[in-house]
Amino acid sequence: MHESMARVVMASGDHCLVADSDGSLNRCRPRRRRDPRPVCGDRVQWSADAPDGWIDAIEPRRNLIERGDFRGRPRGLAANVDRMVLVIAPEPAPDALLVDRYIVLGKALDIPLLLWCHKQDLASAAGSMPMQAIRQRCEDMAIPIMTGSTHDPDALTRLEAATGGETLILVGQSGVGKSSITQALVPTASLRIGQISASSGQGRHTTSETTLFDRPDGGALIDSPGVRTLRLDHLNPSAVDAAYPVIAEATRHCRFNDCRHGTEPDCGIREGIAAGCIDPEALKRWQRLREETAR
Ligand SMILES: Nc1nc2c(ncn2[C@@H]2O[C@H](COP(=O)(O)OP(=O)(O)OP(=O)(O)O)[C@@H](O)[C@H]2O)c(=O)[nH]1
Ligand SMILES: [Mg+2]
Ligand SMILES: [Zn+2]
Repeated sequence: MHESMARVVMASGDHCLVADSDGSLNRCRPRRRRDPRPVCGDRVQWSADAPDGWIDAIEPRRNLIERGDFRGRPRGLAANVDRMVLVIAPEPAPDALLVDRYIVLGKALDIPLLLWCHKQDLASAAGSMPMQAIRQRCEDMAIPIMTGSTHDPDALTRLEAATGGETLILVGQSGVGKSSITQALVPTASLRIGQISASSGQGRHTTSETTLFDRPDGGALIDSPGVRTLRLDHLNPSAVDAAYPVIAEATRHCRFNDCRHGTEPDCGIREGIAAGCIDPEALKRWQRLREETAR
């Protein structure tokens, strides 16, 4: 039987679509029920068959991005990603906690982040308070920040140049413009979506499946469905600390190991707030994510 290498461009339920070296799409499923499920971005060995081909093996993953499902169990989103591009926009208003969740995830997996501030053409783009706070937060974490819009080819060219040859995943809230950016960077994307809809038998308007597209100049772009939240139950509290270095350092100055940073004497966190180096809003987000990951 003929076996060949391919990249998973979409995975859904028990089947996935793989793109051959010539770009043709093939519907496949794992050979055995217990085999690991492929995720978008996987490199796989597969065999053609009818009606569906078979996934024979998944190549070792460089990384695997997972998020918690409604019960907090980890679910694979994408593999072999070089960079997460976190897209925010003035509309819909950005969510600081969601941004922090992606910072935690990026740190935990050692995947670099890039903050892309989209819809720059909207009047409120530059000045809006949540945008400013998030930009500052990313600056503090040494996360590169870029600004642009779908109608600004120069900005998109800068994004291309900054990430050339990489496999990017676009993440963020629904409606921020991830698919519009995808269409702008990969002109054949809409054609591809048509092919995918045909082979999976479902049409779509807003993005419903995480989908990989080859970039014209090398590398790939993964467009993902918008999210309201990103559960991180499967990570450790230490992963949360890595995204809040100032807060984590302050807790080392608490007298008690189990300090709750309330009324205890000699609390590093309360001292940090009094000294103005800890933002009480950031502290709330840190506490919330610590609780989520400690369960
Ligand atoms: N003002 C403005 N609107 C934009 C821009 N880019 C996209 N939009 C609009 O924003 C809306 C959402 O765009 P999408 O690209 O579908 O957003 P998305 O992030 O893929 O959304 P989901 O697939 O639901 O996650 C559409 O109505 C776009 O026309 C932009 O640069 N400026
Ligand atoms: Mg979309
Ligand atoms: Zn304390």
